Amino acid sequence: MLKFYYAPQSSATRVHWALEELGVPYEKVRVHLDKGEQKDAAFLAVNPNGKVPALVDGDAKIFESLAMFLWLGEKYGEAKGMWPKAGTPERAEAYSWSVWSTAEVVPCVIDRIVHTADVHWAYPKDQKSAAVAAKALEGWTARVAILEKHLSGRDFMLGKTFTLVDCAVGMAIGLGAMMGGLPIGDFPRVGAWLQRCQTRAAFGKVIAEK
Ligand SMILES: N[C@@H](CCC(=O)N[C@@H](CS)C(=O)NCC(=O)O)C(=O)O
Repeated sequence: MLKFYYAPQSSATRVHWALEELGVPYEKVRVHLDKGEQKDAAFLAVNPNGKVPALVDGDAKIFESLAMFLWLGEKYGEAKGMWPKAGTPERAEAYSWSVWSTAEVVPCVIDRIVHTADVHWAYPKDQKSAAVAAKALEGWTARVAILEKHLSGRDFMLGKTFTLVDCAVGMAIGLGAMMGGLPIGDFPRVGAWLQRCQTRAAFGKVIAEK
């Protein structure tokens, strides 16, 4: 059975959401970050970076949430209609947007949070930079505009049906809008799509976990 190492309200949540959407059996192992369990030798043997999430599937050990999407999509998602078939233009789209969420959106969101928000992992007040926060907002706005255009004529990232790509992109955009206070008001298609994603039972279940 899949073994999923996670902490609630963390980078693991997007993978947690994907696992719930897939409906595959998995064992959850909570890693208490406040107690430093992510640096225990047993956990480092799974993820040498000492961070959640981590996933074990038989002999395979996977770290980096995006790598988990690619693994889960290919191995379990295809049969469940949650990931496009290998070698198709739709698979290329799935790779592109999933990587885009991590490489293009998440950095803006994290920059915005650490330079504006009052969370324990943000910079203290005297080290926050208004210039970095402004640049993050600018970057966010440009990217969300691209997403708005992409969603024209589509209910979900790849078209008519929900896929794991919606978990990957939806979590990045949701985090920006929620924790980063980044605006989506000027982007009605993004707002409607995000609501379609966030009203799913699987999302509600994982986000409620404390
Ligand atoms: N790029 C990684 C980020 C993982 C990450 O930063 N995890 C944080 C929680 S959100 C963590 O485990 N931090 C613990 C630490 O750094 O000690 C991924 O997407 O999997």
